[in-house]
Amino acid sequence: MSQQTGRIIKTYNGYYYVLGDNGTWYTCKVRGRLKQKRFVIAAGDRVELDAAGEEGMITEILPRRNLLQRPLVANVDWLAAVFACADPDPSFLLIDKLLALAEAANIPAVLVLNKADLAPEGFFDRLEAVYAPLGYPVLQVEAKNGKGLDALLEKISDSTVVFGGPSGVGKSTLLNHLNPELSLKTGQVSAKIGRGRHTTRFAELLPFQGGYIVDTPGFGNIDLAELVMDDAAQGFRELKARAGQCRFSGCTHTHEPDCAVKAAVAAGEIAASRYESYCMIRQELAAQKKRGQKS
Ligand SMILES: Nc1nc2c(ncn2[C@@H]2O[C@H](COP(=O)(O)OP(=O)(O)OP(=O)(O)O)[C@@H](O)[C@H]2O)c(=O)[nH]1
Ligand SMILES: [Mg+2]
Ligand SMILES: [Zn+2]
Repeated sequence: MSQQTGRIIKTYNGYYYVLGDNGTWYTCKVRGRLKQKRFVIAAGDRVELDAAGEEGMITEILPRRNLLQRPLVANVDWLAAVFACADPDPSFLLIDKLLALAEAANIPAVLVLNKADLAPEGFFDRLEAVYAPLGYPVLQVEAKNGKGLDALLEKISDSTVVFGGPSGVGKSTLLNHLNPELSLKTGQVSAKIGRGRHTTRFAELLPFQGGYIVDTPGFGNIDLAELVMDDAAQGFRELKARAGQCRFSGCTHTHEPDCAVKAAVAAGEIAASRYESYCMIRQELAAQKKRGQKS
């Protein structure tokens, strides 16, 4: 038996596949002692393990740089928030939820709008006008035909880039184009439910250009249950930038007078859709907390 360190590349059915820093692959379980503590262990985590041959017992999770909660991946350099221009239609709320999770976890994000071939007139400009001023690069791609991928490729070298987004938007198709050797499974968008069929089942780190690209299962909605975000404003760059500018400290930017945020919305300096998303997320988090207190 030897002590090794490595990174969790994939989790599957209670097993953790770890690439050791020595280049060996280990199939691991988690040591019981670790299980007694409240623990979260995610793809991308760096761990210590007791190894015997190609099997291992994870004994310690090493300190993380960050943790993206949904999709659950640790030590992330970038989130590529992938949405489709249509089929399935994007929702501002879902885009903002995903960006907020990344923001609250201190992970920079790029907004990737796939299925450009299906984009309604003016769609890209509309989204770029909302997100580019906030510092989110907005990229338009057509994964199916490998179009527009260069700008994305530039961001990827030597880093861990998570591709997250709803089911059926084309995350796996995109990754297959970036690296044709992957041949990830892709699925049709169901005509009946108008979204993908959750073709990808598990988050997996895929070696790419000195780093990793991470394919993740799509979601229907992001349920904010159990997510670590005390304050919805932490997820919004334009609200953080105005922290301390309202008359009341602890202003929730909803009903208070002399609110710098509401003033900025009225002046068109904050996009109405972003403010709406903030209010929705705030309500959802509050409802969550209430439910948590009851149980
Ligand atoms: N029209 C069009 N269709 C695309 C494009 N890219 C992907 N698709 C289609 O979208 C469908 C879903 O693609 P997937 O790659 O499986 O989507 P996913 O995001 O990985 O979905 P999950 O694994 O369920 O999360 C497939 O039928 C793809 O062929 C595109 O650029 N244009
Ligand atoms: Mg997929
Ligand atoms: Zn305010």
